Amino acid sequence: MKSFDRAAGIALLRTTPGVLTAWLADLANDQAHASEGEGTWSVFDIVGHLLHGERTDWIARAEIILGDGPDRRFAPFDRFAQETTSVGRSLQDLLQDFAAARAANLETLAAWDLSPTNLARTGEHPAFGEVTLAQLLSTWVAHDQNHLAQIARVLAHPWKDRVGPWQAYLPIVQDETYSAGSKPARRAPQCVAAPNAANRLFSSAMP
Ligand code: NI
Repeated sequence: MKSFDRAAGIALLRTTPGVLTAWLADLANDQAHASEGEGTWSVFDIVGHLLHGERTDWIARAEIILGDGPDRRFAPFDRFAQETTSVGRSLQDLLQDFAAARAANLETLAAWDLSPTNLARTGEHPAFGEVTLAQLLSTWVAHDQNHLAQIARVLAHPWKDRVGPWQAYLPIVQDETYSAGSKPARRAPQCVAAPNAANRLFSSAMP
C-alpha cells in the first residue's frame, strides 16, 4: 500500500484556501445558499463542513495517533456540525476562518516527524476500526478534492436546464453519470456513508 506523499499532499492542502477564496468570495448570497435539492448541501454548507474538519478532525486525530495515550479511538466526526456552527456567519467569514485554520494546521503538520514508522502508526476510527496516519493524512488531501468537485457540481446545477442539447455532453449536470460510471448521488449529502459502491465517488467520504 502506498504511504502518504508528503510533498504532493501538503502542496495540495496548501492550495485549497486560495482556490476556494478566488472561486467563491464574490459569490452572490443566493448562489452561496443554493443546493441541488432538499437534503443536499449548498456551497455555504460545504465550506462550513471543511472548516469544521480543520478545527476538529484531521489534526486532532493525527495527534491521537502520534500521542502516547492508551485510548487510540477517535471521537466521531459530526458531518452536520456546520448546520449550527455556521449560523449567522457569511460565506466570506467561513472562507477566512478556513484559510486561517488550514494555515495553522499545516504549520502543525510541518513540525511533525512523518517518518515511515510514524506514518504507519494507527488509531481507531469509530466506524472503520484501525487506520494509519498515512491513510488519515491522505484522506485529508482527497477530501478537499471531493468537496471541490462537489462545489463545481452545485454551481453547475442551476445551468442544467439552460444548456439545451449540450446537456448530454455535460456529465456534471446529469443525474445518472458524473464520470466514468459513477453515480453522483445528487440527493444525498456529502460525507454520508454510502449504502453501495456506486455512490462512492461523492457520497461516502466519511472523514
Ligand atoms: Ni466531507
